Amino acid sequence: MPHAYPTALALLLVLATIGCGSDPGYEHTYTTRAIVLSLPGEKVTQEFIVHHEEIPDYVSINGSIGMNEMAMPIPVPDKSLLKGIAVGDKVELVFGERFEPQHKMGLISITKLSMDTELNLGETTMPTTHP
Ligand SMILES: [Cu+2]
Repeated sequence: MPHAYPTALALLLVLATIGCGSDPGYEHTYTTRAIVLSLPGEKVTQEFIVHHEEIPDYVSINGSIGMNEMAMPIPVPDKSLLKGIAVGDKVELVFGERFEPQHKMGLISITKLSMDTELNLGETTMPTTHP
């Protein structure tokens, strides 16, 4: 089998690519507008917290539809997504979620909105620490 080694190597590369692929297999993706309440910690916490608007098309694990406006942590798989984003910024963001084989949620993209954008965040008025 003179070609066994290159074949095995190619297979390994394919497996590595699948294993480390950036596609987390989200079942659902949602777009919402929000204000940024906190950014990921330097070391441990790989998530940030936003106060997002109502998400009418949200599907929960038990099948109920809709999510109220709320403050919610969203895991950040790649912190470079948050480059240029500060606490107090108004943003439009896309996050994904899946429930099988295990629960996973994560930020997919985020863009800054103009600071005079009116967000529907209910009664809660979050202090803006934006400089
Ligand atoms: Cu939420």
